[in-house]
Amino acid sequence: METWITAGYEPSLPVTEKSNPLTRDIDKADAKHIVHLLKNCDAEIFKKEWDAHGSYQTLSSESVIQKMVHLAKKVEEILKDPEESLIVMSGCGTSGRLAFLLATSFNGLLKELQHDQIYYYIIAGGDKALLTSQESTEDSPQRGAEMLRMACEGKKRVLFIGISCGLSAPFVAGQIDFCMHNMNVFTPVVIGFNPVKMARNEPICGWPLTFRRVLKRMEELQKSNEAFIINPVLGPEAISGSSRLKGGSATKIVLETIFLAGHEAFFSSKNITVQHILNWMEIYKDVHTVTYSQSDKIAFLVQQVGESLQQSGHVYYVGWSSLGVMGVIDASECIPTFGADIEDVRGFIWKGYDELKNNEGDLSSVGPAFRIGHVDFVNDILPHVSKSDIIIFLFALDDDLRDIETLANQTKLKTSNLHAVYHAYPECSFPIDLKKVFSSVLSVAWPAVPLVSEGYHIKQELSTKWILNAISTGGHILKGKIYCNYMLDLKVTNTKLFKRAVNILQKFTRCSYSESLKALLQAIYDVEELTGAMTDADVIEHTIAASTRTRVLPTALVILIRRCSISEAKSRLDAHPVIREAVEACLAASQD
Ligand code: F1P
Repeated sequence: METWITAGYEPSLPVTEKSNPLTRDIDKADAKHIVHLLKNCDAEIFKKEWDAHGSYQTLSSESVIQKMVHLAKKVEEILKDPEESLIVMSGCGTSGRLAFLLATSFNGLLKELQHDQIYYYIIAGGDKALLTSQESTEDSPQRGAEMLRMACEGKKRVLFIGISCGLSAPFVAGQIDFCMHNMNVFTPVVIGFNPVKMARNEPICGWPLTFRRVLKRMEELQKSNEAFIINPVLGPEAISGSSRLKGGSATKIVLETIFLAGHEAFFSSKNITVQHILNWMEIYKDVHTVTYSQSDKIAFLVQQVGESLQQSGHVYYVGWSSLGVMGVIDASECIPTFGADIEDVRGFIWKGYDELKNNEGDLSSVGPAFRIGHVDFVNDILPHVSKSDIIIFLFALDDDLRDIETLANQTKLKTSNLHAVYHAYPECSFPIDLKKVFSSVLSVAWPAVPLVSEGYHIKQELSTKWILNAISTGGHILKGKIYCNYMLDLKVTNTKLFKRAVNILQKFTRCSYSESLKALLQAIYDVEELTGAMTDADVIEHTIAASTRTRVLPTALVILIRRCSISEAKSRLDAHPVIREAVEACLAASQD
C-alpha cells in the first residue's frame, strides 16, 4: 500500500496537496532522474486501484466510468439539438486554460464536420488568464456565477462542467451553486481529484457556503443522475499541490474521452459503453509509454533548460497548431508555481490570436507578454536573444514544414541553442536540411497521421504536455526553486496558495500556525512590525498585497529558521542567488 494512503500521513491535507513519497528527493536529482520520477508519478494517473479495500476511486473505477458513459450520452443529446443547448467548461488557472483548449478544439472538430458549435469556456480572470496568472478571481463565487449566467442567457439546456483539481476554487463553487438553483436548464458536473470529504471546507469570504457543502448537495442530485461528480484519485502531485501536472492531464483525458464518445455516438451511431470508455483509457496509457520512451532526450532538454534558467536566460516555446497552445499553457504556470518572471518562460503560437479563437480576441495591446504570434517572436524576441536563452520548436510532421523551416533558419542566425520537439508519422518525412538546423531533436513516433474523428492532435497534445511539464518543472528544480518536493517560491496570490504557503512554513520550521502566519505577513507587507490594519485584513487583501512582491515565501522561511529580522532574511537571500541553497544554508546553521 502506498505510504500516503495511511491515516497518519499529512492528515490535514487533501490528496492533491499532500507530498508524494516518490518525489521526496526530487530537488537533489539530476535531469535523468527527475524525468524518471515524473514518469512514475504520471503513471499513477492510470493506476487501477490504490489499495485492496478500494478506499479511493481511480480513473478506471466502475463508478467513474459509468458517470462518463452518462455524460457522453448527454453530449450526444446536445449534438442532436444544438441550437438552444450549450456545453460550458469553466475553471481557474490551468483548469480554465484546459477548458479553453477543449472548447476551441472540439468546436473546431464540429466545424470540420459542418455541425453547429456547442462548446464554450469560461476562465476566471477572463482571457488574460490564458497567458498569465490572474489567480485572485479564483476566490470569487459571485463572479463565477455571474460569468456563467451571462454565457448561458437564452439557452434551454446547459451541460456545465466545473473543473477544480483540488475541489477548492470558490469561483467554480459559485457556478455549481448557480446551476443547482436553475436545474430546469443546467446539468452540473464537477471534475476534481479528491474525495468529497477532502474538498475544501474553509469559509469563503462574503458567501454562505463552502466547496464541500456545495458538493454535499450535489451528491443528493447525483443519486438521480441530475448532477455528476467525477473525482478519481490520482495520488499526490510530483511537486506538492502542482495540480497542473497530473490534475491537468487527467482533466484532459476525462473530458476528451466523454466528448469523443458522444461525437462517435452522434456521427457514427456507435454505442457508448463502459468498454468503449475503458479502451480510450488504454489509448492514453499508450501515449504515456510512447512519450516517456524518449526519457533520455527529455532529460537532455531538462538539462539545457535548467542551464538557461540558472544563467537567468529565457525559455521560448515556438509552436504550431494546438501544440503552440500547449507551450503557452505550460509557460503561464511557471509564474505562480516557481515565482518565475513573466518573461522567463514564454510560448508563441503560429498565427497568434487568429488561431487561438479565444472569446475576447486580440489581446496584444494589453502588454508585451500578450504578443504571442510567431511574428511577435520574430519582432520582439529574436533581435535580443542571448547565448543563455533556449528556443524549443513544437510541431508535428503534418504541420506546414516550409513555414517551420523558414522560421528555424531565421532563428538559427541568432542562436544555435535551438531544439525541436516533434511528432512523427510513417506517412511524413522530416527533411534532412530542416533536421540539421536544430542542435537537438526529440521525436515522438506515432503509427499514423491522426484523423479528425480521433480528435486530431489530442494524443500529441498530451504527449507535448508531459514533455513540457517535465522541461519546465525539471528546469526550475535545477534552478533551485524546489525544496524536497515543495514549491519554495510560489506566488501567494489566492487563498489556496496562501494556505499552502503557511503549511510549507509550518512543515519546514516546525513553528506554530500563528508564528508562520506572522512571518508570512511580514514578508508580504515588507515590514519588521505588523500594524493592526495588516493583521486585521482578510486573506484576500493579503493576497492582493503579495501579488506585487517577490520571494515572499523564501523570506518568511528565513525569518522563521533564523529567528531574524526581515532585513537580515533578505540579505541572507541576496547572498545566495539560488533560493534552495539559501534555505539549506539557514537550516544547516540553525542546527549548529
Ligand atoms: C486552479 C489553480 C491552478 C494553479 C494554482 C492555483 O486550481 O489556478 O491551476 O496551478 O495552483 O490554482 P484548481 O481549482 O484546478 O484546483
